[in-house]
Amino acid sequence: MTEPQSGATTLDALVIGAGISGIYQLYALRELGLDVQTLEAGSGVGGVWYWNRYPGARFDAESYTYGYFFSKELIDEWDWSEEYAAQPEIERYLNYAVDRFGLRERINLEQRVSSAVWDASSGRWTVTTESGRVWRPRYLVTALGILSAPAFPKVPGLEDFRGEWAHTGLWPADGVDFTGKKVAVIGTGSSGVQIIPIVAKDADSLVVFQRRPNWCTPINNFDITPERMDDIRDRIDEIFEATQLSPSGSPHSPMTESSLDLDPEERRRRFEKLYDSPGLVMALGNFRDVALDKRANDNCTAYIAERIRARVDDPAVADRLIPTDHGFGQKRPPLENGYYEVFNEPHVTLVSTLEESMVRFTETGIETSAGHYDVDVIVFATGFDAVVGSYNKIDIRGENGLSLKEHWEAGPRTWFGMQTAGFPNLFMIGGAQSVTGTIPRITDFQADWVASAVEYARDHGHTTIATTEAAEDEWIDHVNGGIVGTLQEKAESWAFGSNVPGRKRAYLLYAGGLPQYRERVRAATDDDFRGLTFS
Ligand code: N01
Repeated sequence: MTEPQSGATTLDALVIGAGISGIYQLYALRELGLDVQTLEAGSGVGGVWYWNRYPGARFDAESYTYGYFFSKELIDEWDWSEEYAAQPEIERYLNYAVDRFGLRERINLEQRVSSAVWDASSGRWTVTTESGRVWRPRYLVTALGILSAPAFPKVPGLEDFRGEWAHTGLWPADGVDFTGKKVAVIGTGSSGVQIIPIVAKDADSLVVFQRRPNWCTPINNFDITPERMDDIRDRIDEIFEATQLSPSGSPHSPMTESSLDLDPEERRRRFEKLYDSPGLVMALGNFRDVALDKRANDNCTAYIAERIRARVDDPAVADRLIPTDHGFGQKRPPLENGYYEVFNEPHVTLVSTLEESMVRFTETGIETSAGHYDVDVIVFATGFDAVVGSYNKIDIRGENGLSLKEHWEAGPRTWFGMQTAGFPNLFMIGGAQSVTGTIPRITDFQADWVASAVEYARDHGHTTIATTEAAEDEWIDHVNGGIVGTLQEKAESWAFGSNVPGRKRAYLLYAGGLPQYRERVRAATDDDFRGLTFS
């Protein structure tokens, strides 16, 4: 590493983000022998698992399928305590990995990147952080996370509120004490559904502001005994293989059987078994036709509605909690632990903002079109400006000053989600148009691909890797072709940017599944890196 007089650090590669994906990217590029460092905005590593430290935050994927697979030593050394581990354990795991592989000295904490500008004359990026430090890498890899730019409701007056407030995605390190307080939670996505039962336990009163309800299913979590951990280790290759064959990077794949071929009693029995299974089995290991055929989806959805009704005492409240705008599985369903029973508690109120809109925050609470709710604490579980939001927060400029924000104005444009035209030597992992499902299973593949492309360039005397608009168009056609006309396309969610007022609706992820994604990237790579130019 050289430190020129300007104070800029010149190096081979720079990774932005020390979340689970960025940590592995740093490792992969270091293994290549590159002079590589990481910039991280947080005061610690972990990314999403650093910022989302709200009570109740935990995996919805089996812990050992979300963690790293690249190191047998790490698998042997780390014992997961629960099938779906909670945030503190995940944060400990990621810190352990960083130290285990000697990466800490390469991670610069509290360095939020404000701009990244391509300098064609030197073939390097100039990356500046809010603290004024400058890095000049040849290769820049963004591992920003798709859910890392918190979103707030467009409701005025928060500055007037005299109580305490916090967003689940920016949770204070010292926590929030709900004991004996009047609390409001806004939002009933995965984060809201996880935190609400915990708030309800401690708070004096709780009012939940719900816009569109979700189909939530029980997590059915359990402890991992030493015997089970041994068994997981014995089967780890088999488990990894299952994640590679599944569209979602999880060990679960849809059943090939058709639910419509079963008689109604048998079908019901099978839905019952799925509902009572742990984790996302009901979503990811269901009958294939439930995701594809409206009639099959309607049957499954009706069964889950029945289970919700059985858990909620007041039928009018149950009606409000049951979605009518989409069927089960059209969005990734939140996993819950006693969520529906919370609404049977006398100190808990459910407000539908579709019936009673939020007008403003006041000094003492929240005013709605129907009245006022006095609260001491407001929890924003209102999600994220997903996928593109974290890119928009950085002024990224490519060839001839082209701004990434402008290039992506009508929606993201990428080559397999990993490069974008006009931005040479900029790689994205876990970004737009490439991910759904268990994110590390996609990003470890991408991080390895980035390392191999850089190695190829080095071995062939090239210093620049870029893609073209024609290659982007080809990928966009494929991405859109896989979502248009599906049941998933009909649901409004962050995956289409629907939760951000004014955002043009565009599919931000990739619905083709992990095996197809890998196959296509490999085919293009083997075909002389089709869609890329090396110079
Ligand atoms: O965010 P969300 P999230 N007035 O966008 C509501 C992952 N995750 O943080 O649906 C009233 O899903 C909004 O309503 P609507 C997982 O991939 C995983 O919960 O837009 N309400 C919605 O109910 C997940 O999908 C875990 O109508 C407003 C909620 O806020 C993703 O992160 C845990 C509103 C936001 O839900 C995002 O989840 C947590 C308004 N003005 C998250 N604005 C695991 O289990 C927004 N809302 C691993």
